[in-house]
Amino acid sequence: MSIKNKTLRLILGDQLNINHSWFATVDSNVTYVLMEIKSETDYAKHHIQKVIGIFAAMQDFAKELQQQHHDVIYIHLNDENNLHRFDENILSLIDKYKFTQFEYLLPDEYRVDEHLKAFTQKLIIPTKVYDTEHFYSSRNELGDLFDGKKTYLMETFYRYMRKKHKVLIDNESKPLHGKWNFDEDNRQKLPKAHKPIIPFVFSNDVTEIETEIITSKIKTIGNVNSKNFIWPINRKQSLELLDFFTTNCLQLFGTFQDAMAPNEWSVYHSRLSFSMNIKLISPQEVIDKAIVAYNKNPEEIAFHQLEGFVRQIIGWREYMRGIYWLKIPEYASLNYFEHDAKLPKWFWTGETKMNCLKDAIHQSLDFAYAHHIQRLMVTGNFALLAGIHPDEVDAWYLGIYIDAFEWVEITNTRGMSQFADGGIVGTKPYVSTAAYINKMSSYCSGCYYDKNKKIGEKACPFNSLYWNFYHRHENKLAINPRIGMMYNVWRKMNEETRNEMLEQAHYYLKHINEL
Ligand code: FAD
Ligand code: DLZ
Ligand code: SF4
Repeated sequence: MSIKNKTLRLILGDQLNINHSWFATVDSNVTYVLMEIKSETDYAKHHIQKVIGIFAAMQDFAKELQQQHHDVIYIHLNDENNLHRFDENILSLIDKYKFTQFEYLLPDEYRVDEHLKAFTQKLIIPTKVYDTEHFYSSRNELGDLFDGKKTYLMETFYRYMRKKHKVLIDNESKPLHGKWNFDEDNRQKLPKAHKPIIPFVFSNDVTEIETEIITSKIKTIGNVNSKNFIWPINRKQSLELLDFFTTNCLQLFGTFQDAMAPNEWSVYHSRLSFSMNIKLISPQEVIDKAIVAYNKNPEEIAFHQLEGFVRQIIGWREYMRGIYWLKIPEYASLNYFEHDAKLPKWFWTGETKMNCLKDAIHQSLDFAYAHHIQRLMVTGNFALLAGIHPDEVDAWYLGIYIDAFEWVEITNTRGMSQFADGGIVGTKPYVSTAAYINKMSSYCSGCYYDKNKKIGEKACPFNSLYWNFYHRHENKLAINPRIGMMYNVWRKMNEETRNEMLEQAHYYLKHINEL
C-alpha cells in the first residue's frame, strides 16, 4: 500500500449520516472506520436493545458505504485485533496501513470529544475535524444567544430558531396563526373508550449481534426479541417510521402528548429519537415532512398538533444540546438539593406495587422506550421526591433508553427532571402528587395504593413524599415565585396532619425497596 495521501476517517456509532458531505464523492485515498468497542459498551450499563440497535445500524451503514464503493474497515466486538478503545484502534490502523492523515466528526459527547482531542494532539500525522452536519444549531449558538444573560429560557431560544430557520413563520417573521405556542390546546387525557393505536414496529433479525454481545460478556439490562427487533436500523426504516408518524399520529400528537395508559407504550409519539440521535435521519427532514403532511391535510391535522411537534425538535432538542455544551463538564456533578439516596432496587426490575411505576419501568425494560411524560412525571418525579442522588438517576436513564446519549440525557435528567442544576433548564421542579398522574392516566384505578389517601395504609406514596420534598427544601424553594404559594397550602394544614404526612413519607423512604 502506498504511503501517499492516505486518510483515515472515524465514524462513531451515533454519526450515521449518509447525507454527510464526506460521502458525496468516492475517494480511493480515503478509508472509513467504524468500531464496536468496550469503552463505549461499558461506560454505562446499556439496555441490550440500545447496544444491538447501534451495532445493527453501524453494520448496515458500513454495508451501504461499501455499496457506494467507499473503502471501509469495520471492527467487530469480537475481532481478535480489537483493542476496544478509539485511540488504540486508530493508532494500530495508522501503523498497519500507513495513513498520513486522520479525520473525525465532532462527537456529541464531552467524554469522547475530550478523548479524541487529547489523542489527536499527540498524534504525529495531521488531523482534521468536521461538523456532523446534523443539527440546526452549532455547539456554541445557544451560549452566544444568551451571552451575559442570567437565565436561558427555552421559549426565547425556540422563537429565535423559528425565525432563523423560517419554520412556521410568515414573511414578517411573525408566528403563523398568531401565536408561538399552542400548548393550552394540548395535553388531554385519553378518553375511556380510546382505541389504542398499534405502534408500527420492525422485525429485524439481529440474533447474530445478540450472540456477539453475549459471548463478549457485555453487561446489559432489559429484554429483547432478537428475531423481531422492533427499532429502525437504517435510514430506509427510519423514513418508514417517520411516514407512519405523519400519517397516523401527528393529528393527535399534541392533544395526547402528556397522556399515559397501561398497554399503550408510545401513544401518538413518533419514536424517532433513536433514528435522529444516531443521525440516520435529520431533524430538518423530520420537521419538513411533518409540515408537508400538515399542508396536505390541514382539515385533519390541526395547527397546534404540528406546532407542538416542531417545538420538541427545533426547540427542546436543540436547546438541550446548547445547554449541554455551555455547561458541561460542571453540569455532570450538579446536585442542587444535595440528594444522596440510592435508587430503589425495583427501578431495575419493575417489581413494585405502584402501578404507574411498574408499568413505566416494565415497558422501559421491554422496549428500551418510555415517552416523555412517563420519564418526567412517573420515574423522574418519584426519584426527585425520594431524594435519589442525581448520579444514580443519570446512570439509570443513560442506560435504559435506546435514545440515551449524554448530551440529551443529562440535560433532561439532571436538569429538567431532577432540578439538580438549580433552575438552568427548568423554572421549577417537576413534582406532583397522585392527582396529576391520575389526571393524565388510568394507572391509579388499577393500583394497590389509594390515590386519594395521604396518610395510613395503602396511601399513595407520591402524596406524602410530595409534601416531604417541599418541607425538606423550603429554604431553597420558598423564594421561587412559581412555588411560593405551595407553602401557603402547606402552612394552612393543621400541624398534626403535617406531622403525620412527614412520618408517612419517612416510613416510605425507609422502606423504599418494598414499595
Ligand atoms: P416525541 O414525543 O415523538 O417527540 C419528537 C422528538 O422531539 C423526539 O424524538 C426528540 O428528538 C424531541 N424531543 C422531545 N422532547 C425532548 C426533550 N425534552 N429533549 C430533547 N428532545 C426532545 N430524549 C432523548 O433523545 N434522549 C434521552 O436520553 C432522553 N432522556 C430523557 C430523560 C428524562 C428524565 C426526560 C424527562 C426526557 C428525556 N428525553 C430524552 C426527552 C424525551 O423524553 C424523548 O426525546 C422522547 O421521549 C423520545 O420519544 P419520541 O421520539 O417518541 O418523542
Ligand atoms: C452507545 C454506543 C455503544 C453502546 N457502542 C458503541 C461502539 O461500540 N462504537 C461506537 O463508535 N459508538 C458506540 N456507541 C455510541 C457512542 O457512545 C457515541 O458515539 C458517543 O457517546 C459520542 O456521542
Ligand atoms: Fe401511581 Fe399512586 Fe396512582 Fe398508584 S395511586 S398509580 S402509585 S400515582
